[in-house]
Amino acid sequence: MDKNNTCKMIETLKEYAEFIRPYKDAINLVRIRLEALDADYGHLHSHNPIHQIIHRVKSLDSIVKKLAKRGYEADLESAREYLTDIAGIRVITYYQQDVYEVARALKSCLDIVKESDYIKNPKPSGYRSYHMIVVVPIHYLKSIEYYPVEVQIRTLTMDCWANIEHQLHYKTLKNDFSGKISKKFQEYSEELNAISLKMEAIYSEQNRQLSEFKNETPL
Ligand code: 0O2
Repeated sequence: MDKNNTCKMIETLKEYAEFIRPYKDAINLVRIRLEALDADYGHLHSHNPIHQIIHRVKSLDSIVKKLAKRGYEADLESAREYLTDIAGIRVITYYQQDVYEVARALKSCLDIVKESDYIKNPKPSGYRSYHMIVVVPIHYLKSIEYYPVEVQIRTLTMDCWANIEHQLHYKTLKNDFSGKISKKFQEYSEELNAISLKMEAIYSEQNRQLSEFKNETPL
């Protein structure tokens, strides 16, 4: 690589690092809220709804690819304007009712600009998850700016399906859900969902018995 190209590359990486900084701050703010809500819920109900929180900022490569796919200029200005998933958090819960508890709790403390319930209405692929775009204020010394964070909330079972399907299928799908493999994934999504709901029924029953014993209203 000649010196000119090396300099350009270093400049691009520096610009990306600077661009991504507030998105990392936004992720940290939402993550801290989620951890506090989980702890509070555990304290009140002897059950922590969150199994795991995963987060990432979108790589420069993915940003460029997504912008190009949508027909926008592949620059950071367009990314700031058009992409809402540069900052992403995935919340993995135990049960479906936990997904809705987490969503409800987040709504009570953050501004939500978009919600998609792919649990009530799974995608044609079989994908199940609850998506929210939250907007977080980042305070600078002289100003406040707002950054979007995509929060995906789903159970362990939904996450298991989504990770495997993402690795084996999602990016090659191109909205054709009629193929043999697509059909298998739709079927497995149904089966996993059924098993997951059976396990959740055990949890609900135990919860009911415990509340009865304590003479409280169940969760
Ligand atoms: P990646 O590689 O995971 O980042 P958006 O494209 O997010 O602006 P939209 O339509 O609101 O627009 O997004 P949607 O449909 O809510 O999906 C957002 C993300 O959900 C996707 O991000 C995937 O991570 C996940 N997702 C959606 N559908 C499927 C699916 O069928 N299978 C799997 N495994 N994941 C899915 P990206 O950017 O498409 O991909």
